[in-house]
Amino acid sequence: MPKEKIKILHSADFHLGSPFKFLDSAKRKTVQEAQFNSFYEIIKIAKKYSVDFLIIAGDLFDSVQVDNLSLQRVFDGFQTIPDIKIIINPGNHDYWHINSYWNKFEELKNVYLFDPETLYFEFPEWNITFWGKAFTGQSALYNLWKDADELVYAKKRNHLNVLVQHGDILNHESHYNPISIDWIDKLGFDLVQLGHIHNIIEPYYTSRKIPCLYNGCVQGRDFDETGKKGAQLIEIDNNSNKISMTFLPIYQIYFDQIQLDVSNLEQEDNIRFNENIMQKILSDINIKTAKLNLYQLILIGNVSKKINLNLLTKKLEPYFFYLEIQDQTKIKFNYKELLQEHSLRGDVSRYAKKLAVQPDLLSQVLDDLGMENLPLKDAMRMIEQAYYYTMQAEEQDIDIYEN
Ligand SMILES: [Mn+2]
Repeated sequence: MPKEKIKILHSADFHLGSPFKFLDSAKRKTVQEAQFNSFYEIIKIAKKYSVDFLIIAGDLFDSVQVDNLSLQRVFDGFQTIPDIKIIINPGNHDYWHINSYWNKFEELKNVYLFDPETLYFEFPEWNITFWGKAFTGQSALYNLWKDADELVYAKKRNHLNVLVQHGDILNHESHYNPISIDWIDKLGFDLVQLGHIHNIIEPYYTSRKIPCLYNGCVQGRDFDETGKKGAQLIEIDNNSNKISMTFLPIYQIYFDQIQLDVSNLEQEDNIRFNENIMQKILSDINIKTAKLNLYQLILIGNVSKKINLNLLTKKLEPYFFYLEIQDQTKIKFNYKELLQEHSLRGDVSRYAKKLAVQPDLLSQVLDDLGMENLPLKDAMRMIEQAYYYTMQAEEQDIDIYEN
C-alpha cells in the first residue's frame, strides 16, 4: 500500500552567488551570505514539516562556475536531510554539462538529479513519478521534451505524475524552454512544478485543471523582484489526489520599492521638509520585515524647491540595509512672480508666455526652425517641456547654453 499523504517542498531560483553589482563589496558579501541562509532555511523547513521530497526546479546556482566552498556548503546542507529525497532539475543558469559541478552530488544517496540520460525518477513507496528534462545550455528555444520522451512517458505513467521543470509556460516565444499549456494537458500530468519566473507564486490551472506552480525566486535579487518571497509546501492525498498548497515566506532578503508623493509634505524650512518625508516613510513601511531590507524610494509630486537628497539619504540610511532614493518630483512654479523676475527664469517665462498667447509668433518660430509641419498642440507641449527644463537647469546651476 502506498503512503496516504505525500509532502513536497517546492523551491526554485535561489541563484546562489548572484553578483549584486549595485552593492559595495562589503554589502555584497553580506547579501550573498543571506542567500545561503535562505538555502539553509529551506533545509530547515523541509525538516520541520518532515517532507518526503524537496524539489529544486532549476537555478539553484546563479552560474555554471561556482567556487568549491559554495558547492561544499550546499553539499553539506543536503547531507543534513538524508531521509528527504531531493529532486533537482538544472535550469538555464546552472545547466547540466559533462564536467559540471553537478557530478559532485552523485555521491549523495538522497539527491536525484535530472541529466540528459534521466527523464524520470520513480518512487513506488508513494506511487509517484517525477519527470523532467535538464537544461544543457544557456537557452532552449523549444520544449526540451522530444517525441521519444513522450513515448517513454506514455509507457511508464504512474498513479501520480509530477513534472519538475525549468521553463516558461507564459511566453511561447521564450528562449528558455517554452512549454505550452496544451502540451501539459495533452500529456496529462497531475502537477507541474516550475522554475524560471521569479515573480509568480500563485498557481496557474490548465483547462484540464492541472495545477502549474511557480515558486518565484526564493529571495529577491533586485528591485524588479520585490515583495514576499519563499517556498511552497504541497500536500497530496494519495487516495483522492487532492492537492493543497501553502506559501511559506522566507525573510532573509527583502526588496521593495515605494513611491511617495511629497506634494503635501513641503515646509518652508528644508530640514523640516526632510523630517516630514522621513516620518512618512518610517510610518508607512514595516522596516523590520526582513534581516536585510533593500529599498528603492521614489519621490514624486510637485514641490517649490529641490529636496536635499544627501541629507535625506543620510537620515534614512541607518534604518535600511540598503537604500536608494530617486527624486522624480517636479518643480512647482509661481508663474505670476516669475513673469516679473529680472533673471534668466524671468526672460524664459516671458518668452514662453508670448509664444503661448501669440499663435502667429509661434508659427513664425516653428518656420524658422524648419518645423512648420508640427501641429500647434505639439508645439505648445514642447514649449512647456522646454520651459520646465530651463527652470530645472537654473535650479541646478546648469549652464543651459552649454550644449
Ligand atoms: Mn532563474
